[in-house]
Amino acid sequence: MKEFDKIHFVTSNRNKYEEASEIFGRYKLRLEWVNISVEEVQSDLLLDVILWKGYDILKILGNVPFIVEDTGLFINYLNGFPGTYSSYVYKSIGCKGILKLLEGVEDRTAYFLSYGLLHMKNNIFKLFKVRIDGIISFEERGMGGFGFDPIFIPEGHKITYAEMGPSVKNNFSHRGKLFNMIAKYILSRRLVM
Ligand code: ITT
Repeated sequence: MKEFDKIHFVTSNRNKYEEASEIFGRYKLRLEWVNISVEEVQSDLLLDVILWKGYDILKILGNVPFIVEDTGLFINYLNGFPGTYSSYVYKSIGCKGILKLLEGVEDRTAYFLSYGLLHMKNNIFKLFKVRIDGIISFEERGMGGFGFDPIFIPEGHKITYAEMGPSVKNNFSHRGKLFNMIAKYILSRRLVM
């Protein structure tokens, strides 16, 4: 039974689309980029943000299969900051600002948390969650990636996401794992043929 012709990925961030699309390509699945930016609800909880995002997109796109994703960088020493405010914080103080806040700080542990919400049809959603632990480096390293990639070293590695290059980052990153999970779910449910 054929359920989806294509799946829309709704994001205003081209880098996110390219990473997700590369993962889906490994499963011969096609993602269609829908470049819409929705105003995000102000909450400390990423779960609130993703659920509202899904609801808002449903009102815009209607009854079509789509995915939305929301990610935040949570730094333990800063009590989870920037968390759900990652986008604003990146645009305002960037990686340099984060490094400044952590000057002289020993506890550099942090994690990326990502939620993905898949709308199948008729208001039926499936929620996916991935957390990747790591540390904040002492300086920006690497030319690849985007956002906080130059300062995040995932656990078990010595290099930042930005030093890995896109395909290797996708093997270990929050988004890589998230879209792997979503692709496997779609195939296991035979939602795409
Ligand atoms: P959409 O909400 O339109 O999808 P966005 O860029 O606002 O795009 P998020 O809210 O999910 O996406 O992410 C918030 C910020 O966190 C983002 O702007 C980046 O600065 C940072 N970020 C997200 N994913 C990242 C990643 O894989 N590597 C580094 N930084 C990331």
